[in-house]
Amino acid sequence: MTSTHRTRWLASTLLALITLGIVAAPAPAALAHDNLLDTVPGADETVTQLDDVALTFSGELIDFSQASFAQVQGPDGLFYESSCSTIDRNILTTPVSLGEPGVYTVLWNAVSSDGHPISESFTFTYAPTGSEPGLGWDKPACGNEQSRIQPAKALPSTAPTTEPPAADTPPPAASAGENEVASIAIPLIIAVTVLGAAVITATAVVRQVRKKKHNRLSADVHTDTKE
Ligand SMILES: [Cu+2]
Repeated sequence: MTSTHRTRWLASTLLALITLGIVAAPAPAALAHDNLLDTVPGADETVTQLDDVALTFSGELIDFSQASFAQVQGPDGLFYESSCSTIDRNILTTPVSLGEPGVYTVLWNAVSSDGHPISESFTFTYAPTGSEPGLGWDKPACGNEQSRIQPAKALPSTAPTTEPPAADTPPPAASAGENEVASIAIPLIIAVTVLGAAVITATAVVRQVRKKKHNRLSADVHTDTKE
């Protein structure tokens, strides 16, 4: 009797728990899992000026080791966050210095109050009215503060190094003509000298051979030379 009672009690309790679980399960998830409520600028919005990208979530974000951040990528593929994002309760703010006009992409990562990381992206159009464009970075701000560079800033430093060789090019071209003359003249002088020496030596040898012949053949030589 007691065992049947217990079984029945267990079964009804289990049934009640399961029913409660089915009904209640979506509720805690919806309460705990934060989502994005509002963005500045709004998705697909066109802005003429922008200092910060602000994302408002339904719950407080976990602010731990830059786990929640936003990246703002320009039409040129570079990143335009001035620094890493800051969190104030449920608002994630990212300071920006946008560059050329065009479509910018905001990619955000946020750790919801229930510990779940969530990530999404949206785009907006930047159409400035005469403000000086900011310089993009090769990497996002968060986590790369020490290593990221601005490629456009690197260009002026390389320009002066390429300019002096360009200015130096004409003088070598002018001296190249002189060098060419010298390169032809020197072998010519050597050739003439060698040829001259050879002629002199040959003449001397021939003369000496004839002299020897003359001495050896005494009288006969006279007739030989006469011939
Ligand atoms: Cu969640």
